[in-house]
Formats: sequence, C-alpha cells, structure tokens
Amino acid sequence: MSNTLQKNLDYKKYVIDDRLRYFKPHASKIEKTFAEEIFFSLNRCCKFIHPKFFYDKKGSDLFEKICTLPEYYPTKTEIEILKQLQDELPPYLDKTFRVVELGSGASVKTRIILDIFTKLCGHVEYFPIDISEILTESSENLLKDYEHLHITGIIDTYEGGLEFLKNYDDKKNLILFLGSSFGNFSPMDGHEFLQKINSTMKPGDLFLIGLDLVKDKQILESAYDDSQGVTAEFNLNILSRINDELDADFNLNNFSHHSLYNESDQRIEMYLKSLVNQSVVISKSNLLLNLKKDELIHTEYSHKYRLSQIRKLLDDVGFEIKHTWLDDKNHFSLTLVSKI
Ligand code: AVJ
Repeated sequence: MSNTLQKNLDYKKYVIDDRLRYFKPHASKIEKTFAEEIFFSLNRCCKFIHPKFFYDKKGSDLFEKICTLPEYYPTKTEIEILKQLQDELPPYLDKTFRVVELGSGASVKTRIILDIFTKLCGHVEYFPIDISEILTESSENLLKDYEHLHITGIIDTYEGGLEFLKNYDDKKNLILFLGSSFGNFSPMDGHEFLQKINSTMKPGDLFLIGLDLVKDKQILESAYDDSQGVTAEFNLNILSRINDELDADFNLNNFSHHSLYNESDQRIEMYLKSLVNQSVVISKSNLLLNLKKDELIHTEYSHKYRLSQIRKLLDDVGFEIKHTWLDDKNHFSLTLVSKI
C-alpha cells in the first residue's frame, strides 16, 4: 500500500472498512481547477462549460432521473444489451480480473457485470472512478447487495483515475466505459482519450465501451429535450452549481435549455441560451460575464456513431476488437476490445 501512496501523493486515502476505501485528490486541487476552468471557458467569445461539471450531487441525481425517462433510450437499451453479455462475456474472462469503471455514477448497470463475476468466481474487486461524490453512496449500496465485493473508489476525473490506475499493480483489469459517455469528446479529444486508455492497459486487459448509434433525428432530439423538462433542469443546474460553489449570481430565469441534433457532425449539441442582455458576476473566478440576448453557452456534445466509425475509432489506436453487441433496433452498441 505504501507504494501506491507514494505514486499517488495527490490523493487522500479514506479507509472505511476492509471492503471499502476511497482515494480523493486534495480539496485545494479541485476547487482551484473549477474556478480556473470556468474563468477560461466563459471569458471568451465562444462560451462553454465542460460537461463534467454537471455532476454535483443534484446533477447526478437529475441524470439518474433522465435515465428513467421514456424518451431517453440509451440507458434502457444498454441494459438490454448487457443482459446478453451474461452468457457471452464469460468466455473472455477469468477469475483474475478486477472491474474498473470510468464514470460509474450510480453503478446501476455495473450490477449486471458484477453478477457475471459473482457467478464466475464468487468474489469481485471493483474500482469505480467518478468525479461525483455520488460514488460513495453507490458504493455503500453495492456492498449491501454483494457480500464478496471489495471496492476502491477513486473520486476524480477520468484522466486522474486512469493515471491512478496506471502501473497500480499486475492484476488484470476489465475497464468499463458505459452509457456513451465517450460521446462527450470531440473526435480529436476522443482519439487522444482512447490512446490514454490504451496506454493505461496492460497486455491481457480488456476494455468494454458503450456507444450510441446514429438514428432517426426525432428519436435523438426528444431524448435530449424530454417532455417533463428534466434534461432542461439538468442543463440549468450547472448554473446553480456555479452560483453555490463559485459565488456567482446567475438568475436561472434568464436562461433556457437549448438542444439540437447536428446531422453533419453526428451529435446532439446542448446549450444554455441567454434570454436577455445580462451581466453575471462569478466572484471566485474573478469574472464579470456579459451575455447578449440569444447568446449561447455550450454545455455538451453527445456524439452518435456508425458501426464502421466505431471499428475505425478503436482500430486507429491499436485495439483488437473482440466482439460488438447490439440491441434489436440497432440503437446502441457495446464493444469489447483488448490491447494487442
Ligand atoms: C452521460 C454523457 C452519456 O450524452 O446522453 C443526457 C448525458 N445529457 N442527457 C448523454 C446527457 C443530457 C449523457 N452522457
């Protein structure tokens, strides 16, 4: 353990009991980054807020609510595909794997994978990596239901978590990246991120990635602008979070949720639209923000893929594709790859 601590000096370790421990970067590191990143991303003409900032406690809860909406097909569809894996994943596995998950969130889908491991070898070691504190709640819930589960939670960004994992030990990792969260990346950043995952992996490690597929525009647009307005609430919540954590005075009534499917770039684009000319103070970022009526703050891309593009994406970084699973309607995909 002392080795791990030396390699991860930026983390504080919290041992809860013999089945649960967390690693969290020192608080000063996080706060500084949030205020600075917001300064950088809003103090420019094309304003944006990075989507990782959606996930405070409220935002994570709202996202879980999105997952249950009738219009939001990705979660339901991915669960349907994961169920196929109950028989079809074990041939690729053995008892020496641990499960690592990027963006584990509420760990609902993870349960299907944990069930597979429990059946395969009785015990499981699980490394959830998530930027949100929701990780602690999810982990405690999992431990109640899985008697032989050991959890090491890493409360950090994907990049931080992967850095933590790199050279951690010799154990084989099955890395999960579900929900098409990869779709948040621009193609260039996505390529770089896959390279990062590839370089974190040891020969023999496996990577399972869930990616949303190109489909009818109506289906896509209603999934990101639901009739109950939960997605709108999720999008606007990022401003409440900035108000709370960075001492800002955004008036949420002066903004609206705006989302569209950009067909040529194959992505949903989400924005917060300023409804009036306005100025907002963000104290901790040392920023006076001026917004014109109808000006957009970009908050999220959610890219959609064709199967040929997924093959190329994974091929280009040198992964070997083992298997791709689809649902009946070809709405979503799960692909298992190994490092060559
Ligand atoms: C968590 C990034 C996969 O892009 O579908 C859902 C986030 N945003 N509704 C997605 C999201 C609005 C979601 N990901």
